[in-house]
Amino acid sequence: MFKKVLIANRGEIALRIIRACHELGVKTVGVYSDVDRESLHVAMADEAVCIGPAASKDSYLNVKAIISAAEIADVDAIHPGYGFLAENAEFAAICEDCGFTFIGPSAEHINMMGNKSSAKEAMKKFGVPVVPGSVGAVKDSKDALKIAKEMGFPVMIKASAGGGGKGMRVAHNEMSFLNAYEMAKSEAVNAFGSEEIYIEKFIEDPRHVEVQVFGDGEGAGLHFYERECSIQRRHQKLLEEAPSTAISAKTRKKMGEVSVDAVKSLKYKNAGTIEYLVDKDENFYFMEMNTRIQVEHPVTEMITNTDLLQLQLRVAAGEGLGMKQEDIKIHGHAIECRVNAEDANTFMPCPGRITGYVTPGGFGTRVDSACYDGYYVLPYYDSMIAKLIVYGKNREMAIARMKRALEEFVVDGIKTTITMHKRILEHHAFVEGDISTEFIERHFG
Ligand code: MV4
Repeated sequence: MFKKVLIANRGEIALRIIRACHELGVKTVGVYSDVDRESLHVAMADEAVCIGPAASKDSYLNVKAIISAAEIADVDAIHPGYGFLAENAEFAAICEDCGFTFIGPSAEHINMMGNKSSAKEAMKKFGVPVVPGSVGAVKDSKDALKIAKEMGFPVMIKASAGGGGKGMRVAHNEMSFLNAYEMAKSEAVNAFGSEEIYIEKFIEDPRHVEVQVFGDGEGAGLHFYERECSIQRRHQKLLEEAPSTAISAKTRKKMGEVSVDAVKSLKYKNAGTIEYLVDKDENFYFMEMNTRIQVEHPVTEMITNTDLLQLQLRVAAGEGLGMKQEDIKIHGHAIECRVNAEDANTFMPCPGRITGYVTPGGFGTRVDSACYDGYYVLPYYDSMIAKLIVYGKNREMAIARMKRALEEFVVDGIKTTITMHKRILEHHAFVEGDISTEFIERHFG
């Protein structure tokens, strides 16, 4: 196992990584920006190094400063968390070149999955179902229209460099196609500096279901079943649960199997998430693969009774996966509510001083947060201030427990999305499991 790990992140995920390290007897080095001196990850790490000014590009995205900190502190490995440099292939390569283990997949796999059309081609090759459409990128708008007409409308026009909903357009007919194509292309050029486009059949009112996977980098792999992530707004997830209410045991088995087969074929290393669109008939189609530990990993930890951060460290240290697929079973149900420092109606960020903070507790209740009474929520970074995770014997119990926990949660001084979560949990459609990616717009729009 590593002796010392640098955590290239802040907030709750930095604490989550520090905790996993300490449980494994690993020393930790935190990094922080000028305005994060008072942050909990600095206090909780064994050492901490300042890496620059408040702006992310000057600190948490400052590769030179982070590598220097790793050298000064003499660490064995670097954990990137999520966001910031987590899916930056160049950073992963630099870590390895400088002699630090990057706790995550290889730079090659990060790169492959970063290009959405190459990710799709790879997955298709390994037997994962993909949305019908162009094989790889299209040549030009004429080529794209030809494919769209063969396939039939409506179609989705996507940027290869996109992801998370950026550089995406729907075309419902031939008339609107060229305009939508040009819009997607110019958005892609502006946002990513790439005009590569691919075309897919449009899946109407889908669910977003994702499978947690792990690989040892040598052809062994595991899956930890799925998470249901359809409750989102403008591609920001608000609430996640596991298992999904959308799929039968048969589909679950199939999704897990095809996902883990791909991981094995790729010789993928460390944690990954394979995202699928699921239609009304339970057909599932590969959408994207995320090459990091995700925000919503705790719901999987709760239902499989597995510490996924410890597993990341073990795999990165070369200790292997240490378990068999048959040992991974689903127990009960888990829900996560992302508590953001935002206005619950407009979703506008509301940074500021927390003047009162009481977290819920009790059986089956977990809070992953870096907040404390008197903490100042900074305007420079993500507005998520806490993740409230509950476990229940079944979905009904998990919902009841989440409602109870949300009632207990006190965050004074700033606006939060706690009230929005209470409304979601009261909604009959949510209670019945009748959800899709349209849920928030349809019921809270
Ligand atoms: C789609 C789709 C329908 N059909 N692709 C959105 C994020 C990006 N990863 C892919 N996305 C979608 N791709 C086809 N062929 C609908 C979406 C989509 C979506 C997907 C997951 C979660 C929320 C979403 C909200 C709107 C659209």
